[in-house]
Amino acid sequence: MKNSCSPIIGLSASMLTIDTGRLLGRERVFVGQDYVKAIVMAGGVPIILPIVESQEQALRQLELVDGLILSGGYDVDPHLFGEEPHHLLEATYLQRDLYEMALLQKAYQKNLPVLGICRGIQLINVAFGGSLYQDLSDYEQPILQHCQKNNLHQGTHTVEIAEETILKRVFKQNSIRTNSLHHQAIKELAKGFTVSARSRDGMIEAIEKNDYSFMVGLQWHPELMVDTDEPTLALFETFITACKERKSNGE
Ligand SMILES: [Mn+2]
Repeated sequence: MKNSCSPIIGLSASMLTIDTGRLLGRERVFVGQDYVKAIVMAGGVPIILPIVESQEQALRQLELVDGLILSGGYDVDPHLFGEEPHHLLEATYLQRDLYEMALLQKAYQKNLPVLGICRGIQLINVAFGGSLYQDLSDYEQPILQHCQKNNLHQGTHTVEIAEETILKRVFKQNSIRTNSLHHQAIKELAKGFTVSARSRDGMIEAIEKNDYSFMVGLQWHPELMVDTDEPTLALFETFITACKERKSNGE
């Protein structure tokens, strides 16, 4: 494959404020290197998209890419789904929420493939009108361990995969073991989406947009498993293939 054919994948960045030492208080554009590595391994070319305030600039950024990954990070601002902050809500960053919502809305209009990871699945759900458990302690039944203590490159809890979904086509199994590092999850699912995986306590762990090329949200962190788990690499490859197809269709 020629490099010029490789799709460009925009990776939404977070903001990191240095909390110690000489650079105390400095803000840094930040994204985990594992996302970069996963895109490269799957045949894409990653570029990092820093948070910008102007919606117009966000849309210009999006014109450069063939696909979008919404990465992990801060809790989503609960006001965006009509709730006051729960006492166990962690740090939020409204500017990032609004920025990513602008990116997502434009990506949707352009039929761009989108992969939302951890916070990314939550952002997609809220952007399309769904809501979140601000903390899993609000879940109606006893829950499994979703903030695993093990090394994050290792799967811990099981997720059951639904039939006739992208996940099922990629993993070809009824269940897989995933890592888990979240204290929030989807409560009300946004309209127009299908749940494609749940953990055994019933928590929504993956969603897909109906009637769309590729919009998948995952509550786990596949970018941390891509090295050791072939089907996880295949998932990234499926995303990259969708980006390539859209590009070659000249949409
Ligand atoms: Mn989980």
